[in-house]
Amino acid sequence: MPQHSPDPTPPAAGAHVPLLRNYVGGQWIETETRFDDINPVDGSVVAQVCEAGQAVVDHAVAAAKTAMAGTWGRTTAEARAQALRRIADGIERRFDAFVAAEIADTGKDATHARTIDIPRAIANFRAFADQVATAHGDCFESTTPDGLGALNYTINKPLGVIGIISPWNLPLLLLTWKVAPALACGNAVIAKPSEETPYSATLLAEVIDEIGLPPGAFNLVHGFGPNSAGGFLSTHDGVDAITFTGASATGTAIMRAAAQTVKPISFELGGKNASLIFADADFEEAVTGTLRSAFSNCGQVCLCTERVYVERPIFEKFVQALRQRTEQIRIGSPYEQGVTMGPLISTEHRAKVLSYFDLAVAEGARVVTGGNVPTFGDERDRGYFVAPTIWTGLSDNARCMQEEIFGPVCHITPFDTEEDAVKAANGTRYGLATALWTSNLKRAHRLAPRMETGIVWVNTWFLRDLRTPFGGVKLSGVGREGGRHSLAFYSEPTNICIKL
Ligand code: NAD
Ligand code: 6OD
Repeated sequence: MPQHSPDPTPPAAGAHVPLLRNYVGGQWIETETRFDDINPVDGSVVAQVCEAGQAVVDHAVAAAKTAMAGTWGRTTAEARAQALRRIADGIERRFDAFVAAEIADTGKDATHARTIDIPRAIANFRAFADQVATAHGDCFESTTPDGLGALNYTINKPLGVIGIISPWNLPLLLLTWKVAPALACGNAVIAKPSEETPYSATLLAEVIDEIGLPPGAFNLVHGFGPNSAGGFLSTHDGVDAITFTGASATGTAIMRAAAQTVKPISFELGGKNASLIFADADFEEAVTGTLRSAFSNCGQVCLCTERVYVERPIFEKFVQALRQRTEQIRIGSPYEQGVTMGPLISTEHRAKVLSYFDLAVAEGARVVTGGNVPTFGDERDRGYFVAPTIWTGLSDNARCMQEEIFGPVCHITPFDTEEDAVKAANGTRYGLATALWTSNLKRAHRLAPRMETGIVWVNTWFLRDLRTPFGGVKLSGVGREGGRHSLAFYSEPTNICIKL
């Protein structure tokens, strides 16, 4: 049974602050070193979190190995698929509590949490249950000199103990995007959510505890990166693979750490994504789509568009239309009706975004709208809000056009030819996603393969089918997850050759 149940309502001033613990080997583990989980709407404390040090991570690795050597290591794919479906059902039963936890940790607008974050976490478990239930190995009938032949067939075994390190922007969605396939393939998991967003991961551990997954199959450790749970996981020689979502610079550090023990890695990293909007696009759809792609989740989605390129004949009209729609965004607390944009995640992250607001002006940007910190005259002034912002006038080599900002901000540039647009879109060190807006299907087919990104959307954005390969090129990542690509990463094929 769970040993703590969070309050699903907004945290009230002076209310009891829950303690979020580590979950290791089927037990809730308290530690003396604790940190605050902060609500970015007003800076209040949502929970106290028990940080996992080296000893707790060692314990989690030992528990995971015991699970692999025990009943969990012997489960069938069908039994694992059923377990994943029970986890999905368990999240669904506590849907409101998960939404409340996600909102309390991130301040994100309630509609986002209700329609994207938590439903996608549920879908992740169901999708990978389906994947593993229908997965199959290869079989080759081979010829041999004696004419009797041989039969080669592959079986897919689990990799072992998987360390999962995830970010704060879509906390449960991105954690379960990796937990679900890792468990589906029969691995034992040690999950480390972001220190900014430990709450929904703790609820997930409660659900997994309730459904009775064998102890050690899923473990949760809380903490930070270097010299904390994240660092200890990525250097641990008992961890067989690391799958990570987060900033590109962190990816470099984890890659270096994981190299010591030659761990397989899968990385989903940062982006500086472009949208190309052609004059033949459906104008309203392109404006609405760009509003979403630039400002969803307060611009804190790795796939968000920070660079918008618009064909010159519609440039001015597009800038004005996007400005008008942006100025209608209602910023505030997710607990208020009608709010469509919350705060940034932390005071540090806001300082980073505001430093780009200053830099853009210094680099010669024209601020079309935003560029400031809104004031409310109440407790929200202690939160980490910024106004959604649009710039024009920067050159493609400006730092604000090259570096990921990860806030509610985009720059709009006019272009004259397809060639110019392609060159500009590909002109950063990142390569995650591009959105093309055009009614010319031939153009879309012609340009999509030329985009140096792992994902190209045409006349849409963030439309996901969980069977498709997801990931980036260049600084945006290593490898692909999704559907059979996830099954390939989280399992180890063994070829068996039988001489007939
Ligand atoms: P981050 O890299 O700072 O942190 C991510 C996780 O890594 C956290 O759990 C953190 O504790 C841990 N960590 C930090 N340093 C570590 C280290 N040295 N060793 C081990 N673990 C360490 O990222 P963030 O600020 O949480 O998230 C925002 C970033 O994530 C943005 O760059 C965004 O583009 C990227 N992101 C990418 C994707 C994608 O799918 N490509 C998805 C979401 C977010
Ligand atoms: O949709 C997904 O599977 C996924 N990994 C989304 C990533 C969003 C980045 O913030």
